[in-house]
Amino acid sequence: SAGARSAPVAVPLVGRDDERMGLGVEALKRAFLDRLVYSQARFPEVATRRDCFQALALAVRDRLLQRWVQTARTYRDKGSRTVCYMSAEFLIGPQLGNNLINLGIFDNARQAMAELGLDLDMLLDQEEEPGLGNGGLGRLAACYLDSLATLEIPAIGYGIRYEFGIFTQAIRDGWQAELTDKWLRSGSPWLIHRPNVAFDIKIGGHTEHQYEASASRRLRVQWVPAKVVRGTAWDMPVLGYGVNTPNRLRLWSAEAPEEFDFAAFNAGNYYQAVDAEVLSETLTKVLYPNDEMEAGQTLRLEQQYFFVACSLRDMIRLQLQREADLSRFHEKFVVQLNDTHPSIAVAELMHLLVDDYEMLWDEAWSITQRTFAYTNHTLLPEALEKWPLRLFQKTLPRHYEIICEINERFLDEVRIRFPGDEAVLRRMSLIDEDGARYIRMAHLAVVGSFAVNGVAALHSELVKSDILKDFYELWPEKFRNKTNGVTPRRFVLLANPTMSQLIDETIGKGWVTDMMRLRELEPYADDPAFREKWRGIKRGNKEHLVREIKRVAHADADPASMFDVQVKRIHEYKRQHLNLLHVISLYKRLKDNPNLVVAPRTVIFGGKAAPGYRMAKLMIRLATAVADIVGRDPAMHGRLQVVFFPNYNVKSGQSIFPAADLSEQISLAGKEASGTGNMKFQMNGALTIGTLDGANVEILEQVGEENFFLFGMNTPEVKELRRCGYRPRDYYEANPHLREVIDLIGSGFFTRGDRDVFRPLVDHLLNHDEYMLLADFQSYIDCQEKVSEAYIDYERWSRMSILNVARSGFFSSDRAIKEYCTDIWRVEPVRIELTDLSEDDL
Ligand code: T68
Repeated sequence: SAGARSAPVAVPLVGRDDERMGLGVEALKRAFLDRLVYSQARFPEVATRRDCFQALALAVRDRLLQRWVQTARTYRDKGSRTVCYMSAEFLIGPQLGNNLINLGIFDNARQAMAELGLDLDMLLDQEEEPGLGNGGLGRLAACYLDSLATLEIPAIGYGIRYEFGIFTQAIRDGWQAELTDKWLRSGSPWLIHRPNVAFDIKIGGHTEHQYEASASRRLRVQWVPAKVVRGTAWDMPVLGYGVNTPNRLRLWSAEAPEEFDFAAFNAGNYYQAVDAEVLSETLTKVLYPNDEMEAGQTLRLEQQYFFVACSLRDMIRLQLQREADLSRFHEKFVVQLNDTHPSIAVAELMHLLVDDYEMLWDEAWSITQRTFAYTNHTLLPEALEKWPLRLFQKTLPRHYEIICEINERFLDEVRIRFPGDEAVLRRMSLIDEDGARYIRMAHLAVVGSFAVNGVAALHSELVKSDILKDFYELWPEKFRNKTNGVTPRRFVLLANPTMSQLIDETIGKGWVTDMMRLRELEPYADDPAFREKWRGIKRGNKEHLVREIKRVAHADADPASMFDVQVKRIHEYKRQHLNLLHVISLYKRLKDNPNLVVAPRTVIFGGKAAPGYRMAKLMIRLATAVADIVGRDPAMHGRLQVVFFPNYNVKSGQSIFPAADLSEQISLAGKEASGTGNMKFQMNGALTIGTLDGANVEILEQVGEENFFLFGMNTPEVKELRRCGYRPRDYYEANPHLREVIDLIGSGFFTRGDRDVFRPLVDHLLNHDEYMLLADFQSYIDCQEKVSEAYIDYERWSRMSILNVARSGFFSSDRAIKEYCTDIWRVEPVRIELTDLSEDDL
């Protein structure tokens, strides 16, 4: 079974002498025992599981650092052009298993631990996951770091070391409860503190303008801050697969600057001095748990500015080590802005170049515009960042002035291009002047960047035709598409070792860095013996998940049933409640007709709701209520079951994707920018039921219509229906079955007669239904019928499953990163040679 998570593919470092490189079984045992004694101060007999995890992690870290030092030296000596991936989130997941895979020593480590009487799976299970992100956007950044290192591209990830990551989700009485995520409680073995890499960052206050006394009479601007916060660097090595390149993930943490409140201290006000320290540290205390929704809070703006300011100072420091001035900054660095969260960097680089390094505006602007590129991740209007002008001005007075200057110069350009068009000026301005005034961060990002991209083909088209239409008309050459990808190292090799091994045996090794080679599996879809092995592997993975479900959800799932899975953040646009309408419909039909021939199903939900998002929390409540009623009905036994899997995160995803039969990708067309879970499911042999949204469009294109369950309206149909005036109640009245399903929710059937609980949800569907569930309902039900038929024909299903994997290569993050490298970043790989260390060195 997959429970014995053994034998991911070994990395063929040609002619490698494992023991001499410190990577053999004996070397690993020795390193582990050394770390247990010298770092954990334990002898084996009294070591806890946690001690053993730490010791193994540190032994592995030593092997990364050896390569890291070499890498840093090579980059410095060559002065390599470097990609800086700036992101407020890096959802990196547990590191130990992935590092063992990328070092090519997973099997050696398993054996070494076994020889010491320890189970590697148990040790891997000890690792606390750093939840430094919300969902797809943060996870994408992590996949891209893996591919950048694997492709040997000089790169730095810049982000924030949140003390509390995304909350831990518990289910209490069917409702979501949030528990704090103290992931640093016992320290992280992967983070290396660099207290000497530190910058003092100003916040608040005012500016003072003076003309210089010299002949040039240049205007000088002084920013007098209200407070100063010190940022220090924490580095995490990110090793590529089968190469010697660990890149750097550099996360900034806020502290009080040493000298800052000595005045208060000396005046005898010890508490005020300590207060400043406490206040400074709150800056990086907690990740905002809202995905796709802007909270508009000062602290969030401070977080964004803080990490961007530290990162740019760090880059400038590196550049001034190499060259005398900053005139070639943009040749040595390219900065990718992961959504608008770091887009204040555009104004900050101008501030640094003009105010601190006394560059003339035009030169500084030319460097800035050649440094940044911006990725957009959303079309939802409520997710587009805009800062109330007063709040912004209070927090960043100098940046406010700089943005006004950028805006004036930009609007002059617009006036020349669109003479006399006042409406276009109002639409494009960096400042929204309609009603309450706002700064539009997406506009700042576009104006300050040389490239702008969406994250799937459809999404990139909608960026051009809808949200950034005017900008596309002004600068068509800036706009690109970069369809997202996911790393097959974590999501196939590590998560699904049994399938990986079968693929190895079938087409040979090497596919994990050359995923288009999976096409070679296609002929085996017609081989009954291969299909049987394929089913056996899926069955093993399902049994593994069944044990997890028992452990965390206390439910018994049937591995013979179809695992129908929807895991992702809970959001109305993702339509988990449409999935529930189908579950209730199936329940009703099974009750009415016990002889109905359908595939037995286990419908699995997982995902977190933003703590302040009431409707999303109600959707979770509906899932748990339906799970409860269906679970207690003996007539459903072996036919239908619903599970809410609590605290879905990277780690549990690694158990869930390999066990899924059906992947639910059912957002309203035009709302999901790309999706990346859809790709992880496909790579693990699940079939997709989905709309023509985000990257689903491209998955369909790759696998072919006959291997994809398509339903629902497309984007033009959605637009047309909205234009004509969508009335959900018409669908309710015209479709008796839909009426039955909705009425059952409203009747209190799932809540012991309480009719109030789901009233807001039912009312919303009948009267607004912004995401058009009712319009897509029948098409979805009919499509699920086809899914059921296909599943019952298990030879056909296996064939489709194999073809889905065989055609998943395009969605490797390696493909995506190669496109970024040639089309946007213009960077080349730099090979790192590992000079052998003698055994004494380790
Ligand atoms: C996701 N966005 C998209 N945002 O929804 C998804 N937002 O379609 C896409 O595949 C993925 O990005 C990667 O491109 C997010 O995950 C957030 O998490 C977020 C966080 C803070 C503020 C706004």
